[in-house]
Amino acid sequence: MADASGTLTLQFGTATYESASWDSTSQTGAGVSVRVDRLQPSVLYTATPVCSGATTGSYGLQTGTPGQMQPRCTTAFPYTVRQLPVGNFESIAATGTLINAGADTALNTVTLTNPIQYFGAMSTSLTVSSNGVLSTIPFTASTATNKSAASTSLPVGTIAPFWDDLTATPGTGVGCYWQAKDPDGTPASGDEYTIVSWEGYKTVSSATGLLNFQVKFFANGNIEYHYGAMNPGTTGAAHQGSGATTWLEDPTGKSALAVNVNSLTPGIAPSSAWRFTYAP
Ligand SMILES: [Ca+2]
Ligand SMILES: [Ca+2]
Repeated sequence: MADASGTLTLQFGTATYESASWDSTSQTGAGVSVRVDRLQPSVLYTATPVCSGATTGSYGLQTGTPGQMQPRCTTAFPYTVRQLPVGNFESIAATGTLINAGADTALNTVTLTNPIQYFGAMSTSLTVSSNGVLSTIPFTASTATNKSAASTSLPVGTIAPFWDDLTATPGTGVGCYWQAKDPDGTPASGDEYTIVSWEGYKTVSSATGLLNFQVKFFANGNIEYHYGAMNPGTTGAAHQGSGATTWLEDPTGKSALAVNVNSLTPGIAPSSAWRFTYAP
């Protein structure tokens, strides 16, 4: 339909989410194509999404050529996140393979028996830091300071259940471990998962606390963070995530889906869990 000018408004009830206007100056041809995408809540973008129209609140607007699909303002983040009703921290200190017995600064490369899936790519190699973060992308950079925004600097593509400056003193039940689990005992039946677990760690800033947390990589691509005892130190709220990053970062470092970044809102609670559902 030839249309010299007009306005299209997207509403829910009486609330206006987005509107697009065009006229003979902005659109010299017949009609216009309009696309409105909801920007994904909780995703931290490195820059304001670039839309040809406008970005209003959590919506991005694209206007363009009649009959042609317009591109998204952003790359869709292929995970959603939600808190699980209960945590299921499974200690593997007695059954898993030791990655590191406990240190302030340690990076270890782990070769898994079963590949894990991250952003649709399969990997059997992880670089694991003593500071509560790992990546499928190798890195040797320091991890003492947790990222608060996604970036291309290493480590990138970070999988961070509790990234802060942590340390651990070697002892019984202390250390970083991994283990492949297969509940039904039948290989490749779909219930398999791999755990990477930090047990008996503490923050450098409040070194009497005791932190126990882990990542679970499931065969269907879902990723879960589980927290066991997260005991306070002598001071502060570091054990609750006041100085820690909990998120998934995309492998290009352009965005991250955050649970908590240097905050007590929502913070990290003992015996809790968060699920990142893979939904490409
Ligand atoms: Ca450290
Ligand atoms: Ca199985």
